[in-house]
Amino acid sequence: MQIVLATHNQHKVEELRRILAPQLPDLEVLAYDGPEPVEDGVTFAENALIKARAAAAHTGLPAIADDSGICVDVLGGSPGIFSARWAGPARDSDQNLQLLLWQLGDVSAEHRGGHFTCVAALAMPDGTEWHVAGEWPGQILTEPSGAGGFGYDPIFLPDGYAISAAELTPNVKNEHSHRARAFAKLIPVLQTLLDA
Ligand code: ITT
Repeated sequence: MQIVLATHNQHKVEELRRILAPQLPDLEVLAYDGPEPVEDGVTFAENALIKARAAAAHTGLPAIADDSGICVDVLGGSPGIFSARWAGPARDSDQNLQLLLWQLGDVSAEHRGGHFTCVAALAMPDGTEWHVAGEWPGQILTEPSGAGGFGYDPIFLPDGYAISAAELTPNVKNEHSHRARAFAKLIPVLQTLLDA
């Protein structure tokens, strides 16, 4: 079965291929290069479904999308759905994380808790759809550390680790991340479609 990955973020493409391939070797994952819909939902789920529906409608194939971001407790859950453009429309990851660090200032470690969220959505050309969520709890560091991953990984200390998400190997990140946790719930649905 062919499925379209409805994202223009190459880091997500790479992580999702690594998460899906071992469990669903018969799934042919295609990149999506069609138009990007306006993400005007007010939740991760709404935005994930907007992206999956648009790709399914454009390609006539089942489509999966990922809407994700970092939610900081002391900021009331921000940046949340605005994570990609937190410092402006340029979507500059370094500026985004520097702004977040500046906003947290010298807030103490015990009050720097938060989590990454990922909502994985699957839309079929006939209008059937699913969405599931995964969270990865941790703490916001006071300065960036590590060169792996993407986005806010250099300033995210996952619970249970003494190193940032950007210092984890891709295999460890893809075993434990919000993306891994969300897609672990979607894989049985995809398996059922493959078996049908
Ligand atoms: P698409 O909409 O094309 O999928 P995007 O990057 O704009 O790409 P989102 O709107 O879902 O996607 O924004 C997600 C942002 O959240 C992303 O750009 C990062 O800043 C952050 N983010 C999500 N997952 C992350 C991860 O695993 N590690 C670090 N930052 C992450």
